[in-house]
Amino acid sequence: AMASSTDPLPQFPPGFLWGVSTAAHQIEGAVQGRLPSVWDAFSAEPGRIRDGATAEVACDHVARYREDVALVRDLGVDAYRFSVSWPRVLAPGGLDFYDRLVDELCAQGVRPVPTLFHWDLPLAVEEAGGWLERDTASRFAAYAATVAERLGDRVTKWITLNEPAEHTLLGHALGEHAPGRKLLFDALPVAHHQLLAHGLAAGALRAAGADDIGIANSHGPTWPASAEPADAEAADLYDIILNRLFSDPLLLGRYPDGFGDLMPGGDVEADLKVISEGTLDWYGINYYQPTKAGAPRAEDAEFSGVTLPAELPFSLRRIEGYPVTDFGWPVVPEALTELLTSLRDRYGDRLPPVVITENGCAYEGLDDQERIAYLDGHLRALHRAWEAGVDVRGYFVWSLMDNFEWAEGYTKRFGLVHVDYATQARTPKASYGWLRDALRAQRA
Ligand code: GBH
Repeated sequence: AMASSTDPLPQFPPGFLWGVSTAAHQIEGAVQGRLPSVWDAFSAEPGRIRDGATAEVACDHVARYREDVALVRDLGVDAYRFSVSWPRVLAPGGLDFYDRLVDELCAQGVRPVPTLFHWDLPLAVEEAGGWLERDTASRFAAYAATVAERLGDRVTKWITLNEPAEHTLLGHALGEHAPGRKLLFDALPVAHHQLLAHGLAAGALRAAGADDIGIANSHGPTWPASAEPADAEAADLYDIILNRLFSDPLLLGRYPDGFGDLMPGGDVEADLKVISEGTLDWYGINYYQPTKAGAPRAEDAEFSGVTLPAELPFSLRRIEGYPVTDFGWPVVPEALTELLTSLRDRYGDRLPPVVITENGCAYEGLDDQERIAYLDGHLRALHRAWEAGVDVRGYFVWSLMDNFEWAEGYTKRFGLVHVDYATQARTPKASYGWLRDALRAQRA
């Protein structure tokens, strides 16, 4: 019989790290306490964000962090993944907020897991060329050192970057996210400079005493639209751009065939050493859904709210036969097992222990049975990957609470906790209670 969400979850290994995730720009508000970021500028451009929304207030988390930490504690997770806003750290006293947040987490028995970059580049760094400039990688490493010097006495687990692939693709190739550049393949330097930033920051973190460093890479299986060679080739190229362009340099120290020559800078081989050697103690994966890709189409196409220009060498197709979330993304838990076993098969001993750093779904409503089914299905799929020998060490839900969902504004709700943006009232959803009970059962 099919497992239903009323059956207890299988037992996860001892020491498994349970957590919830957020990101600075999506929850903090308090714009006056920081410098502007690329997302502030992007949101101010008409037509960029649904309903013209901005993250000026968002979840007002900077003022309400104690209440939010209490929600994390009461959920019973071990860890809270948040991101540090680089433009806040650049403001006078900006690190004080993270100092207080980390103190509060420690006082409540929750392990802090900061991400140093979740897409909110300081606008001044963008104006100096942003991720198209090599120098941004060095600036990032200097910023990482500043944060580690201040928080490193209480923070032991670090994440350098969130989803460099999405930031390259959506932010710099397709222009759907800040900074809104539409460079298509000319966006490749953005990938290289982010990877270099990871490598340099890992060195800076180690110099400050850190020894538990990860990255949060987006990954998803790519399914070819058909067995026709044109579809299979296009799907393979999409898979390279979304997945292997980032994991191969980190885990194998090389770019997929043909891509190294497209990267900027004099000595890509030397950079690949900085990127790959001793920079990862664990590997974070953000997984949402598989993607179906095929041969290019003759015309520009809308896909899941994103415009894909005809000149791209691939097109994306709907995956039929599965339920979809409010975002239209298909719910395919078994693709998480497929993803993890295929990463293990590709990278073997080069793949460090894995943590799922994001997994979740957009649904409306407080009685969010669909979210319970999504999480339940994905946790069972994760457990199957562990049974198949993948060294899985943790799982973080995206997200603790509803928040500013980038180009979708406030119209997509990913939270275990509902946020009423008019009053900032937090209300735990049914999924919050389900996860709390599931975690109690794990520990009983
Ligand atoms: C993550 O990125 C972000 O880290 C987080 O900030 C964000 O809030 C969260 O996800 C939810 O969006 O067009 O059907 O092929 C998003 C990762 C990977 C999700 C690509 C959408 C494409 C869907 N994205 N995926 S589809």
